[in-house]
Amino acid sequence: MEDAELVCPRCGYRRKADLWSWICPRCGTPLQVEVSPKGSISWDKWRRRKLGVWRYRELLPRPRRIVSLGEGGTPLVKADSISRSLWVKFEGANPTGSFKDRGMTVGVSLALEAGARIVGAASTGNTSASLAAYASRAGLASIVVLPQGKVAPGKLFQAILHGAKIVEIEGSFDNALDALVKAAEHRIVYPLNSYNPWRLEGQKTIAYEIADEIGVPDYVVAPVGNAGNISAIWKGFKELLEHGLIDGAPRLIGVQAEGASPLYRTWSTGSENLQPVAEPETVATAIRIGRPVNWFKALKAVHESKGFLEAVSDKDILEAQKLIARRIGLGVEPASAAPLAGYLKLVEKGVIDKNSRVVLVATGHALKDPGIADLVDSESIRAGSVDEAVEIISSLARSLDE
Ligand code: AN7
Repeated sequence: MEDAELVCPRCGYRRKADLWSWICPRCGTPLQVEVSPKGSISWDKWRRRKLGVWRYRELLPRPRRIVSLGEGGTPLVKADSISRSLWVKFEGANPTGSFKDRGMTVGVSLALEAGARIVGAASTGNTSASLAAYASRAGLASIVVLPQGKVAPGKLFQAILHGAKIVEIEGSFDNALDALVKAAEHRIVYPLNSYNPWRLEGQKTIAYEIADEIGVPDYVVAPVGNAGNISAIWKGFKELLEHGLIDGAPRLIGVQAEGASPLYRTWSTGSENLQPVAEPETVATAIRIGRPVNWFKALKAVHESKGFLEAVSDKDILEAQKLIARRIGLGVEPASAAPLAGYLKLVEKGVIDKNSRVVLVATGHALKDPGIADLVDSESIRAGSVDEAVEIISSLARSLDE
């Protein structure tokens, strides 16, 4: 990593790249990576390669061995059945079903480079699934720290299936992260949470792919938990601007769940310090986070892009999840429906014009978190025999046809 530097976005501290440095020693803010591009950059050159994270390799760290499962290159689906100039970037199509894979291909490759034998992460679920899979691919061991009883079953299953060692902790993700940070200080594990700026380098490719496919939209809307992804997306757009690959940047909108909205609170009160939430609670367990570690970077991204933060209720999140599933045909987990809920709220308030070009980042797949029990009870009709089933089918078909 000789051609990269680490920079503090808050106090300006700067040092040459080091894979074992993640946090500013002066002010405690997670650092940011600055990679000097290797070779010429142009859309033409990139477009001769397969769409995906490594298409943009000139702007990424360059590990000797790349640990990949074919991440990125996700569908950007036009959602004109909801609104005329709306798109959904379906990150559920990544190898383990979430955007975290973009970060892990870079993060786990660099963990190998750093000589790590064991990688670790605290997680609300998706990071653990992704980490476990990429560690397996790399031949590394993995340890994940999870908030007990709060991780969606699909994610927990993936972590177990890929052979991660699992530690469950009482409380929320924030407690899990405290534990992981301490363990990483002792170099027992190589940490791949989003306070590790190297991992976020992979996630900035969401911005590259959007610009690559449709140019620059007016808004990009993303769910916010630990606030790494929105920071990474903004970094991606800024780099495209710096290299003259786009003429303008979108405004970024971060959406949180009302019961877990520390960043929204901080932003809407104009506070200079994070307003944490002691006991975050939401149906969108992926973003059930009270002390987002990347809060400073994310607020800066929102300010610089002239964007907003918004908070939405659990009810609105679940309604938006059904709307995406039934009007567009994409199954996303609750956290990933928060951007649609936020978008609809901001259009309703008159903050966003409904003719604006908007991309919603749908971060994770519906199968991660199937709310099966509730849905089956409320949405299925039971038949006791073949004849009865035929009766029910006929009457359903007649009513649907009307
Ligand atoms: C589906 O897996 O934090 O704001 O530990 O799984 O970058 O944290 C997941 C976060 C949005 C929020 N959507 O992203 C974890 C974890 C989904 C997520 C987010 C997450 P950040």
